[in-house]
Amino acid sequence: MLKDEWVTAETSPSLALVKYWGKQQRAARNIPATGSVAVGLSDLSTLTYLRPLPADEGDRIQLGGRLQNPERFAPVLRALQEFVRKQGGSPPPAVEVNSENSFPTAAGLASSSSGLAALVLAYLHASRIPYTLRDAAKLARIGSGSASRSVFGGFTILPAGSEAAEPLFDKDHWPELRILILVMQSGPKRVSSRDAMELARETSPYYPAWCADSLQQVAQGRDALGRRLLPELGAVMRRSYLRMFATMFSADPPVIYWLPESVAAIHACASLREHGYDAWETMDAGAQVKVLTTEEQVGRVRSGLTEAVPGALIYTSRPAGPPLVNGTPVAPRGEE
Ligand code: 2P0
Repeated sequence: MLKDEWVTAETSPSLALVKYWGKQQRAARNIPATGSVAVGLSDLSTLTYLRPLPADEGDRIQLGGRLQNPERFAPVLRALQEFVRKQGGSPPPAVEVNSENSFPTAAGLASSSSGLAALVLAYLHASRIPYTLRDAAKLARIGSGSASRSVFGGFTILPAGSEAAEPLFDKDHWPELRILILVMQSGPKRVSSRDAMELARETSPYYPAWCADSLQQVAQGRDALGRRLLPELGAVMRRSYLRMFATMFSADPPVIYWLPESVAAIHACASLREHGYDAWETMDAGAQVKVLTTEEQVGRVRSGLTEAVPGALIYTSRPAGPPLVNGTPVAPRGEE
């Protein structure tokens, strides 16, 4: 690759329907202790530009125009260098990366999933070596567990103890699915999800039960997703996110991402369901609430939520396609 040639990668954040929360003891390798089942979110994206730099310049990574601490990216960049060498290529001595999110960063909207996946895909493409999407998913996991899922788009699974996510279905599996994303607070969170999950593992008496129970939620979530049964999937989603938060509320010190508006949205979903609508919420490491519904009902569900939380910014999303590298979709099944 020429020095001044930029590679672009565009990825979507990965919303967990069943949650990854906690790492196996070998934390250095970032292996998830619980499985997750997820969907990529269309209409939200990370766009990353990457180009090689000479060795004496060092890595230069900017997110939203702000220079980032390269330490955060050192493990994944090291793994990428090793991989490129193993494949017979010569890794660039350093890289320049400029990344922009079309949505709030570090606010519980899975920006690390799309961000790290975009970085890995752009780097691999720039290195001009052969790789499969499974390779990319393994490398992305080192950067961020959820990023392993964002490598594929569509619907994915990252099994407990696994090194890489796997594609389950492409976006056309469930075209009428809609995901409303309610942003209550757009600033970065005070406690990172990485720190919060470690704290839960180390201090919550409920953490072992969370891990044990998660196996069943993953199996049930995968099954309901395969059959496109929204009420069944919704029930699993609710068990998963609420049990995940139980490990945070019971950590020492506790981690409480919820705001009054989050609770208002949860109650609004319950009320919509009582009136016969599909409105199945989930939350991540932040105050935001995401609601699964259908194309047919999305208008009514959206107005119910707007009434309950008038200040929230609401995105309407659907299952996302695969990432784009230099404007072209990456192969969906790991077979470039
Ligand atoms: C998920 N989350 O499955 C869960 C649910 C947040 C709540 O994955 O430490 O940024 O980089 O592997 O992937 C957020 O954590 O964590 C996350 P690391 P990540 O989407």
